[in-house]
Amino acid sequence: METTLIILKPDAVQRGLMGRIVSRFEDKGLQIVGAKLMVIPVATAERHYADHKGKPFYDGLVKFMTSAPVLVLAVRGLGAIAMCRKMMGATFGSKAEAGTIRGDFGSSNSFNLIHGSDSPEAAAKELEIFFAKGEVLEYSRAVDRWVYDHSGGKPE
Ligand code: IDP
Ligand code: MG
Repeated sequence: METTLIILKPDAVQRGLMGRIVSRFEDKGLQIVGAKLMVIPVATAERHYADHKGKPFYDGLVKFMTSAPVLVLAVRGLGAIAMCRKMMGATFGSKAEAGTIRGDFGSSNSFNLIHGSDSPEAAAKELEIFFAKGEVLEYSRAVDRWVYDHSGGKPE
């Protein structure tokens, strides 16, 4: 099982899209194991986006991400990291495929609704930035036996 860090960005919260976006992950069978509504402190946004420091969009990105509340999620499932990236769609709302979150809900390139970790290394690093020990939960769901095929002894 993988856990990935998802952020519903300020535009998603302001536009009232939290429920619909979270539903997409739940509908897919993914499990929400952490959730936090917060205004991201500037230093935290800078840490989270450190790899983009120096790029032309960096200052605007930090300003946007800290401008209003976001919903930070820890999302778990088999292959959750790549699966969530695929469900998010390409970075720019204008280019993202229909059927993806950015493709269906966004038209802007910078206000693109959602962040998702792009690798296991990024997920581990980003989860640690936003969640303290114990805030990412372990719990089973009755439906898990129907989300995954357990006949081989492990979820498939
Ligand atoms: P990702 O969110 O799809 O992983 P990244 O390249 O990691 O895309 O960029 C991080 C965020 O920075 C994007 O989600 C978007 O909000 C913003 N961003 C990236 N490239 C541009 C750009 O060229 N113009 C404006 N904003 C950008
Ligand atoms: Mg990225």
